[in-house]
Amino acid sequence: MVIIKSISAKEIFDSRKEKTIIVSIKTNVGTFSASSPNGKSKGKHEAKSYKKSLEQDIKTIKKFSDYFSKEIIESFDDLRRIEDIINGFIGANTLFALESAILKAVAKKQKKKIWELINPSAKRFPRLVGNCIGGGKHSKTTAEKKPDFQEFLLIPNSKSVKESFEINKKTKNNVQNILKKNDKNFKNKKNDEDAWITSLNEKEIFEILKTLKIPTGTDIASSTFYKRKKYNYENPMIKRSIEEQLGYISNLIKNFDLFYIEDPFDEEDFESFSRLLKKFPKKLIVGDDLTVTNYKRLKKAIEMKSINGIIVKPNQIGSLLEVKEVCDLAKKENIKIIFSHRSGETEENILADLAFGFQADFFKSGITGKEREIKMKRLIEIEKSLDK
Ligand code: 2PG
Ligand code: MG
Repeated sequence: MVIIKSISAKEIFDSRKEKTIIVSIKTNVGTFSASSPNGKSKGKHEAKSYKKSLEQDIKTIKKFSDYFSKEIIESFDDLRRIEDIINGFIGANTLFALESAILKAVAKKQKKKIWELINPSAKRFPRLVGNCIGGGKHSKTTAEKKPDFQEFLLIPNSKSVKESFEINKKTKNNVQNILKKNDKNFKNKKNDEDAWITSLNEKEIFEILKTLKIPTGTDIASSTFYKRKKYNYENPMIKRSIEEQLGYISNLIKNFDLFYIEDPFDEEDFESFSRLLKKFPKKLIVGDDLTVTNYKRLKKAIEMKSINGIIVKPNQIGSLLEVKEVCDLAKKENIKIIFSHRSGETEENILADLAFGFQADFFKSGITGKEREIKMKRLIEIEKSLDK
């Protein structure tokens, strides 16, 4: 068993050079740390990252250290005891980092991998979803235009994670050469998630992706440009009503054979999601800002038949026990699970173990950049360890 002796926290910087939290625990089996990422195009209904502030959560962790001394943890479900003590006093980023550090200690003590603590018989590996070109809130540009959609995704369907990772890297290089030719403003610059920054719009980008012969998708993150009942496109400038948005997205899906569509409508609009899914039951209609890894919102999305895929970002909710509830419900209802990084990432790689343990269908963690590659490399390591 793991006996927690003390806990502490401090701030570190994420890949966007913004502050985030790292939590460390001292135990009878050693010291373990874990950090949390940060989102930028956050869902309105996400749990708050910190109770009041990062600084305050660091102090709270220090204050609670004594309450944890002698707390004994033996399994994933024992995280309940931790939450009984501290939940409500810290934010989601802090809770996620704390619980992750605890799982690392339990895994070490039991000579297991973290994923085995969740599901020792896990077998199936998730398919990679890689961000190749980016726009929206994740892409800074100066004078030029940028795509209104946030992410243009590659979703190879190959036999191994390793092979998919290679395909994505190669294709992303290819895309760089195509952008050099097609976009006179292209400066070989990359955005928050290390995806290419371009001045092309979504249609022009889908034209390029269509030539690649890889299943493609997009995170529209449409809440970020939905204001006063209109989707306010800037490239080109067009205001689309909800009805027009539904028509436009439907046309894109048809014309470009899109396989994966995340957040095509505002985060409150369960109804429009459901109309889209009804038209395209074979495509993946995915909720992120809509569902924010929240059990109640997932339930509502199921009742309204809004989605057939859900993004799971542990720090949207903080509690790994709730992440489990969300995954269990999704599986029961045949909703595909996509474990996902955030736009501001750290070198933490626990996401891979969680995704495999919870038997996610997809793993969305960019294509390049050390913070993102670290997670795919961990997934490949698990794949290799099971390849007997
Ligand atoms: C998203 C994410 C990650 P953020 O919208 O899916 O790509 O963005 O972390 O900024 O919320
Ligand atoms: Mg998203």
